[in-house]
Amino acid sequence: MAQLSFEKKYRVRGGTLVGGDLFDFWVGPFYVGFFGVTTFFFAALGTILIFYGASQGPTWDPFLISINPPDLSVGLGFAPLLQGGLWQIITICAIGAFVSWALREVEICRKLGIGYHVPIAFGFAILAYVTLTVIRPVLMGAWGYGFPYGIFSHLDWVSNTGYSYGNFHYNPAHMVAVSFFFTTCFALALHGGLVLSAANPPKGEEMRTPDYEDTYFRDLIGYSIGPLGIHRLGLFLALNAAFWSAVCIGISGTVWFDQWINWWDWYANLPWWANLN
Ligand code: 07D
Ligand code: 07D
Repeated sequence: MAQLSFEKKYRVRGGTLVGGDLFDFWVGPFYVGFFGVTTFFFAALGTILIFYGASQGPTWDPFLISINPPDLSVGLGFAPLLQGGLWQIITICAIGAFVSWALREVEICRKLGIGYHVPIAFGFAILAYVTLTVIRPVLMGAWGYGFPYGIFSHLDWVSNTGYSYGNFHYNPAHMVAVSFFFTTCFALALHGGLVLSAANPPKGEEMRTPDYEDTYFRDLIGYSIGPLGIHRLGLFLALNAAFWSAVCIGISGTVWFDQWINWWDWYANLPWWANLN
């Protein structure tokens, strides 16, 4: 069915979580819904506050603008607007916008009668963000452990936070997360390449079916995961990348306080090689 006639067929009322029929309409191609309104509200307020914060700061250079969290001495209290309060409100707006966006995705899934895979996947990104800005700062006792909202300043935060645990590469959950990110790229490159090789032939040649794709990998490595399986694998890899990222930073400063390399002492002390040198 062509996209336009399909849209006519499915653009019917129902499936909303909140608000009944009130916001159950489209603006151009965009579904609105209650959560479209809340996404817009939080995103607009957060953006305005970032601009306000920038106007009170020393620069309009987009790379250097930075809305910083409160000083560590504020602990988990409220800070004055220009000393971290803006960061606190912007964080609330960001979480409000991200969660609203996820729930708007859920409403669209319900309308279409499809699974909730996309909102669940986005939920993992939200988990990583909330770990950085809420869960870890709360566990460590100060909002000041959150990352600043600025293009360069958030890079400084990653570097400083990393080095405060020595070489962050020794964090075992960071290793798992990095490996999942790398594997996700590997899988997407193979999948994208394979589909294009079969489904996008030069002009005048016939497109090949998924059987060809399966056969390619059976010939190459003796096994094909199949057209559905590759998407299950892709989702599994990507969700794990985000999940282990949240874990790797969530445990730094909450359950592990030392240099990460020292975590490996248990391994170096295994009896079968501990006394060898
Ligand atoms: C391609 C989907 C589209 C999204 C894009 C991001 C904004 C921010 C803000 C003007 C893959 C849009 C950006 C709306 C504008 C202002 C004040 C997703 C795609 C294009 N980072 N990070 C970037 C965010 C964190 C890190 C770029 C956000 C953590 C490193 C962009 C968050 C840590 C590097 C950006 C966030 C961290 C970057 C490209 C939130 C660990 C880079 C992002 C909300 C996760 C790279 C100058 C991209 C860079 C980069 C945005 C969090 C590390 C500005 C919105 C604290 C090491 N980050 N980041 O393509 O070039 O994502 O930085 O959590 O090297 Mg970051
Ligand atoms: C948090 C983004 C959430 C985004 C949301 C949506 C908008 C709207 C609008 C486009 C999680 C935002 C949307 C704003 C946009 C429009 C229109 C994603 C988030 C909700 N590291 N490291 C990671 C690597 C080193 C350190 C993660 C590699 C050093 C610290 C990942 C290397 C040191 C932290 C990773 C490397 C160090 C991390 C990031 C290599 C520094 C974290 C991905 C090759 C000296 C962070 C949860 C991620 C983390 C993190 C990879 C090196 C420190 C696994 C490949 C050794 C402190 N690093 N790292 O989490 O786990 O995405 O965050 O050297 O905090 Mg690392």
